[in-house]
Amino acid sequence: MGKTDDFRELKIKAISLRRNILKMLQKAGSGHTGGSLSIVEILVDLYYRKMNIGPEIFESKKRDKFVLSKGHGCPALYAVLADLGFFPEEDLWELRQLGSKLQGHPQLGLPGLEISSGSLGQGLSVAMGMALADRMDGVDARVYCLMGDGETNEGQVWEAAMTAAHYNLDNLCGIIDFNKLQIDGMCCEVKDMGAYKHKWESFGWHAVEVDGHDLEALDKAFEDVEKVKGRPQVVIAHTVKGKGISFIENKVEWHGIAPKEDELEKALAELDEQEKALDAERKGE
Ligand SMILES: Cc1ncc(C[n+]2csc(CCOP(=O)(O)OP(=O)(O)O)c2C)c(N)n1
Repeated sequence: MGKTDDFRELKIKAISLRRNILKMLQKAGSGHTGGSLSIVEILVDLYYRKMNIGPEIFESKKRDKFVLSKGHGCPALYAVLADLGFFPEEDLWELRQLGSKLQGHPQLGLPGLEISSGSLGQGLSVAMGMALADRMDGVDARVYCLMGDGETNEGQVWEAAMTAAHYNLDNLCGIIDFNKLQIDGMCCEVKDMGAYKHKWESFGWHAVEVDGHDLEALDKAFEDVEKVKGRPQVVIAHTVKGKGISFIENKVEWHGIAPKEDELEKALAELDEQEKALDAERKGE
């Protein structure tokens, strides 16, 4: 599937990516289910519409760059990269195995990957450096950096935020997977970030809030922020941890566990139902 304007096709893509995420996690027997499922639509809009990216352009400086700062959500990124042809889909079933290119946190060496990540709080600094380098090289490309909301408790995020604003990096776009949960509870209980959008604005960023599962709204948000001049931008995407699977959604215990075989079956049945509903909607038009 190339770049498309058909949002229904993108919704079906999101369902099929969720299938692979769950299958690879079940096969691995461990991993981060909730925070992988919450970022699917964000990745779909970036990789299948917004970004100038793909195996054919990956060696070019002109490619748009994506940094998965919340590295533990990598099953979602792996599913996308395999689907785009960066590596064979069979590799997905080797997630977290010794010697596999697909580690539990992204490791350089995997085709399509910009940075190793997983130690939270560092990605925005790297993305900021990439954006600065692109500007110094006169490269017309954008750098996107996806962070978790819990992740932004890390002080380094705010050092990078200040630096990006200082250099007026309008080719840099942060995205927050604002699912309100983190490893051991609700973000607001672990460390309340207060007026979150205002925080980013006060650090000199252009900030917008959007439903992070509404592909059309996400697409418009990314389109709009791209027009902002002289300031980095952040898209605060309101999401649901575990999105798409009823018994995983909003359950903190699903942060770092994988589905068992029977749970996978139930989850896949729910995804089949979602696809049928989309089909029925189309036929009813
Ligand atoms: C520097 C660092 N400290 C702690 C961890 C352990 N850890 C892994 S995921 C996580 C919670 C992150 O929460 P959030 O960013 O909201 O991710 P999400 O809920 O979307 O999975 C933590 C603390 C880590 N990976 N890196």
